[in-house]
Amino acid sequence: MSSAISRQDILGMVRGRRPGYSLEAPFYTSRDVFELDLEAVFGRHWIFVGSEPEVPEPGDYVTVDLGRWSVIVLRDDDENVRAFHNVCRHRGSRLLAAQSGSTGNLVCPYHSWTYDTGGRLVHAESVGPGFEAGCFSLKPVHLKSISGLLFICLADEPPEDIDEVAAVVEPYLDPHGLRECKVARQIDIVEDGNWKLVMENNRECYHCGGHPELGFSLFPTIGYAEEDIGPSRRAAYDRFKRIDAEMTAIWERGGLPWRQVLRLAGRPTGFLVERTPLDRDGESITADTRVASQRLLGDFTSPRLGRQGLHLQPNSWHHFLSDHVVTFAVLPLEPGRTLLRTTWLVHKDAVEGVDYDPEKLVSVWRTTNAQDAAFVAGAHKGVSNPAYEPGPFSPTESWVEHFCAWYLERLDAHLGGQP
Ligand code: 3BY
Ligand code: FES
Ligand code: FE
Repeated sequence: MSSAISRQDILGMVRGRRPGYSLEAPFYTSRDVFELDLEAVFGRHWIFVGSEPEVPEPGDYVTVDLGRWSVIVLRDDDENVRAFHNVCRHRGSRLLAAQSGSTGNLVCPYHSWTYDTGGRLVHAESVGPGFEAGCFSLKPVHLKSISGLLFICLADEPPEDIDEVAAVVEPYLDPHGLRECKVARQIDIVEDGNWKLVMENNRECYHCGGHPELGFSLFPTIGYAEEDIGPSRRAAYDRFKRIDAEMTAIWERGGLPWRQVLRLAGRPTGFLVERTPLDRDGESITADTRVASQRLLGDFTSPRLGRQGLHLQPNSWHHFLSDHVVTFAVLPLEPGRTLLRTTWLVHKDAVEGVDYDPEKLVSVWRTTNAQDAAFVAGAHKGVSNPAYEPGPFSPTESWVEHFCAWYLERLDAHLGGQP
């Protein structure tokens, strides 16, 4: 167990970090750093919590726990998605216990204070004269939908750069029509590692040799510059160059934006968006690279459109294909335990067993997630070992460096602004 670390000590570690090297152990293992992450990162930034198809009808909700916070995301009677703190305005009871469900009014289980789906208190019994129900609406939480991806922010004043992120990425995502999708499968796994190890693992393909099933469709050169291609990836890179040129012409003809925009650090809401080809003339990220759903998304008429990728700081990444969307949300539970929620979405008119086979849909990422969970668990064990010292990133791990730089900037901004 690590001993207590003061905020001043953490700020010292932030400012003393050797760039281009993995972080010092306490960033992954210390409970004090973990508490600070919840406050400075998850309490102040735009956090990906799910997508609009998870709450398709009025009254549908999901609850998301972030440290001591719990947030209700629900669709109100006017079909707008809203977010509220999951705390009753009477004596504070948690309102909704389930992870997801459907409700009419929200009735507190304790003394039955009742709120409508807009958060207004509409019924409270025996409250005494002069009681002003209008003063006890549920506390709202900031919510933003980007092409149907839902983000909440717990800060009073959320980072304003989310509007710019939306302006840049929506033209890439909108053609996939996420709002016209439905959830086909959702799988939660708990990884035995710090949330930042889960993110860092996602941000490089240096380890992609450990993903043979994924590598059948997704090129293992993601994040690689040409000069950094080693012998093990040379053949794949040559195929990538050829197919990329061919696909770029297809995207241009179809009016699909594809150019990489990489702004992973230097701002509160870091992001990376790009459209990339798939190997083997592939259509989708599946075991045989063919679509898992015959009902294509949006107005697509061709299944072969590559993969539209989106990576966001602090806690998500997404793959938009011609036939499905897969979203990944990283939610910290403990310093060494992290929830990874993977959600597969298909067109809402696609019929299970007819248009799509859920097993085919989930198999590659279910397998890949398990492989990644083993990498993350091994990494967490390693950084917890007294023999660990930060090691140098490969040039192919530049997105990991961006993540670390972004994270340290955010801690510095938070701590530096505090006495
Ligand atoms: O899912 C992803 O976006 C990343 C890309 C490289 C490794 N991992 C699969
Ligand atoms: Fe909710 Fe009393 S705490 S009604
Ligand atoms: Fe991986």
